[in-house]
Amino acid sequence: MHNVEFADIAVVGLAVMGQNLILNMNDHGFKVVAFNRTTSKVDEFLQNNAKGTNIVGANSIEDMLSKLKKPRRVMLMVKAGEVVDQFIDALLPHLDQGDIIIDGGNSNFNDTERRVNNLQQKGINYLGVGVSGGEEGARFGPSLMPGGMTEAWDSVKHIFQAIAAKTLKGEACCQWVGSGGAGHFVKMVHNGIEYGDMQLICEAYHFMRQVLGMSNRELSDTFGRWNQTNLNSYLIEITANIFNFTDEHGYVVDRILDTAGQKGTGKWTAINALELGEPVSLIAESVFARYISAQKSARTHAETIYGEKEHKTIEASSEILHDLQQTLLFAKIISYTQGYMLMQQASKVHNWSLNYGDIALMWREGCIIRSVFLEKIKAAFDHNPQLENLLFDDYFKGLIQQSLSSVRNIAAKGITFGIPMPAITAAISFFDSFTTKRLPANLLQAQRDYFGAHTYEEVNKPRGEFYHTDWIGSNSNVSSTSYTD
Ligand code: NBP
Repeated sequence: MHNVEFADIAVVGLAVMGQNLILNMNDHGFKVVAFNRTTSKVDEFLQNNAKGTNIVGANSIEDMLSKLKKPRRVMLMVKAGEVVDQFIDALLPHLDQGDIIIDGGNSNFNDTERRVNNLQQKGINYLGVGVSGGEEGARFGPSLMPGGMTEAWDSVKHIFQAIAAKTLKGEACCQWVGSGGAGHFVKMVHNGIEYGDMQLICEAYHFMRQVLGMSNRELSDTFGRWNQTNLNSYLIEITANIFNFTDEHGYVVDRILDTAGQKGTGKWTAINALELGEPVSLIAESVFARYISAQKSARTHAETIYGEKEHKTIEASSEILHDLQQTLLFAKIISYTQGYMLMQQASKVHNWSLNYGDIALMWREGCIIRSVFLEKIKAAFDHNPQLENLLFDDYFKGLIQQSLSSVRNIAAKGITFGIPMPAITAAISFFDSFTTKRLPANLLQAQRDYFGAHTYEEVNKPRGEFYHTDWIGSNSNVSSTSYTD
């Protein structure tokens, strides 16, 4: 057989993501082998969606591998977790040194780190690639966040950059992220930011519905208008569509139960932020907001105890809608600031050398958080790759200054009228803390030293010198270990 007859890549997993990625690869001229644990799905795929294409099927792992060019590239699009380990174990006996396994599922980056390390020792290349954009993205251009063994990237780059979403300038939303679990880490933060963006929109909706008394039609129009501003994004666009969507029973959004589901990637982001000591409060609050929404029966009981809130209706004036739009913009800037702080810290801890401009580029199109806003983040990091914090960039500083009074107005009204705004208030609290030179943590340190002899540093003394006061006159000079974290 001539080399040309061998396939470029195999994809394992023929659920929604796998099938669409295969069709996308086929559209771009790559020959793909399709395989699935339940092999009847391979035949079904070939007879239906893949009919008339260049895609070939396999009925076993051996059959799949025998159809591939070397080094063989096998992409797993299966359920994240143990299933990935099971497939790796099943593939290993049949692979040669230099072959490449690619995990495109929503794997936890710690699992990817572990797999990279294990497979490196066996001479097998491993990539963990974050894939975003759902079914449509997979089919016509996802955002792809590849990480893992750097040496394997050159072998798959041409395929992934071809199938990825493109910006208007033609740049691929797929750039090398970094070693180990970097790709899946960045995908995790993407999902965390997605939680934040969605929660912010929901809080604005709640305010507009309850305080301003706006109808679905007005909500749709307002989100539609906002989509013409610097809030322009996929999530704002679909929100406008959702408020316009009716079926034979009326507005679908109004009959959906108010309990949010989740698959855990927002929670992973919040856990990671806690572990790395980064104040990613807006995403954490967005995860908690989903938890509290899920406690429907407790909330219903609580409302009967404390009474339904009286919602005053104030006029949906252009001024207040302008304030709300500015609030969303402000809170979005804070959320991305926090997400970038987390990535910057993770990059240091894991030695990833993340490229922050490229990350904004990867999220610019193809994924759920795609927005014009990301162009400005890319510009900020392109202008200054060492930018310490997004809030230090002049463009974002201008937007924050311009929106500050609006967010204070909306947050105050939300509290006055009993509208829960955990993400919006997290944003303004973070901003006020982060931009305050002297916080009340001096008292906190005094309390810690008082009850636990935990020591403190002093204002006009060098950092790293720790002092203890005998607060209760015990004449004891014994202090505890000084902790700075
Ligand atoms: P699923 O996450 O539903 O996984 C389905 C695939 O996993 C099928 O091929 C299924 O084989 C296989 N599988 C399962 Br389930 N249990 C298995 C087991 N014990 N052993 C072997 N194979 C098993 O598919 P998906 O929604 O297409 O997602 C694929 C990956 O992409 C996931 O990691 C997901 O988190 C990620 N992702 C999904 C989206 C999205 O919008 N859906 C977006 C981005 C990333 P079978 O046919 O034999 O049961």
